[in-house]
Amino acid sequence: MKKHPQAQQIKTLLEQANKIAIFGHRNVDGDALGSCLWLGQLLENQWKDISYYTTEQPSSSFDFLDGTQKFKTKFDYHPHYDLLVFLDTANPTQLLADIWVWHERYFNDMPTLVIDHHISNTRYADTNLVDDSSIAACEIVAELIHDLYPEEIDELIATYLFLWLSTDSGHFVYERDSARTFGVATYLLSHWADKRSIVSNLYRAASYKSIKFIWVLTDRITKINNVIYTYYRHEELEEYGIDKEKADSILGIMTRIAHDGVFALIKIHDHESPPFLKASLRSKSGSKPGIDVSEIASRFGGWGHKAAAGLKTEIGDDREQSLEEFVGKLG
Ligand SMILES: [Mn+2]
Repeated sequence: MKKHPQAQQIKTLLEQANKIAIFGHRNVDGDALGSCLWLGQLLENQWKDISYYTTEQPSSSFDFLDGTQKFKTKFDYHPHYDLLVFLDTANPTQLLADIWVWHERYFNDMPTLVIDHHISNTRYADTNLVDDSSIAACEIVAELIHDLYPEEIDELIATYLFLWLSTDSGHFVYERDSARTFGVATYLLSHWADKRSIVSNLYRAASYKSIKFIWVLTDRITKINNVIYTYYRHEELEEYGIDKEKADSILGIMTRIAHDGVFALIKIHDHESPPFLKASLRSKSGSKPGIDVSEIASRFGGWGHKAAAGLKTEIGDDREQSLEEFVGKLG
């Protein structure tokens, strides 16, 4: 398994710290959740004082995992921390929102560590382990545990780390370096990662209404030039009783289409002032024109990596026209 040059330095930092805060990016996904909970659990097992932060409570899709309730959304700046650790978080200004913004000085003065895999990472910590050849923060974290703490991996930690396989790799479809990813998977499974529970809770427990919603989104799929997209209005999530994380599964269905261009899931927030839309973009890593959706997203101030990125932009009063204009800019 891959060894990282900063590994020993990271081990020393973790060993010297006792009170540690761990941060995962907003809209925590399986990767952010898994990497935060792994590190926390490992350090809690060493009797360290660990707290977990993100900007809103994790999706109920992850309720089956012990530990998601540990996340708090209000950071307490007053107690002394020995170390602040940021996982899977490329840019804290965008991804930690109110926790970070207006508090830059606080974070600059504190000892900080970043472990991430996004090409857009701004290397904002004192120690930065950023490996953009990896598909997931959990992949890097699993390699670190294998290298630094070989005796300390247990079933719970292996399960947390395996979670990213089900999310960031689209169940072993999107990995960049298969030998690397499958090597990490084998390591985790041989340490009792509970794949069965992840598969049954994440992929075989959809509600009747959420499948109906996916049907609506499938019906709206449209192709304009090299962009295939669908959309929903934010209010529809409540109508169908599902959350954003579950709605995102339409991307997995859209990307089954043989198509070398851009895939977009557009979420319209038209009851906000000003109204805006958010879009999740995908491309296939083997796509012929070599489309980099993070480049497209960055034109709108968004972020991500070559095959997956997100953005937010304001829209005009005529929703239909705005949607078409927006899709035109993605091509
Ligand atoms: Mn990630």
